[in-house]
Amino acid sequence: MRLFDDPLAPNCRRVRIFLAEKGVDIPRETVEIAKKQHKTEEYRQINPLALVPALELDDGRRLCESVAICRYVEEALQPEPNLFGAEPFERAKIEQWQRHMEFEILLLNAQVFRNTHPFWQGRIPQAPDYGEMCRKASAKRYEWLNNELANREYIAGDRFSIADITALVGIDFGRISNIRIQPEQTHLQRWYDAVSSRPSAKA
Ligand SMILES: N[C@@H](CCC(=O)N[C@@H](CS)C(=O)NCC(=O)O)C(=O)O
Repeated sequence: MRLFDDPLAPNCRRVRIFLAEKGVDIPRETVEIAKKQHKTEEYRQINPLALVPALELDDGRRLCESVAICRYVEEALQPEPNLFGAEPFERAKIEQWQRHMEFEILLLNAQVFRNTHPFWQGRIPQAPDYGEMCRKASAKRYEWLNNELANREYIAGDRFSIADITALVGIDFGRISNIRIQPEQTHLQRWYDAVSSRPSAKA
């Protein structure tokens, strides 16, 4: 089995944190976006979309989506600690929040990064106005999330889950574009301090 991973890419970090929580080690092959290693013909054989991460099983089957990789790890390799939910309602709730965190935090912050950051200048077409629009939307989402966290410890309930991993990665990713938790967002900050002090956050 091998995991195609860029140490700087947020979606790869989601998988690395997940593996660290599970105590599962999968051999990694580094594919550096900054060096355009994801665009080579060789890597396109692994993932035709030229995106990381990707997981290749020993029999050659592949998964090319971070949450799908995490789900496979939970169901096929290491069920504990459970991070996707233990019964139908909890599974659905965690899926809801995982998707909220993906669309409302991680993807918004990714759009700010892609459309405003010098890293992408000359690499992709940028729309700075759209990036700034996403920055404003992201600030509102942080307010929303802060209010949500007034009433519970973790993103999807009273225990750590895949939704916390996506949220942590999304918020850390926002820092590159100077998107930050505001001083008055004390519930969000309390949650952030707790999840980022877990050993897995270093992954
Ligand atoms: N939904 C996919 C997104 C994968 C993705 O966008 N990966 C980024 C790195 S975080 C990438 O490969 N970017 C390269 C590019 O846009 O050229 C997942 O979660 O795996």
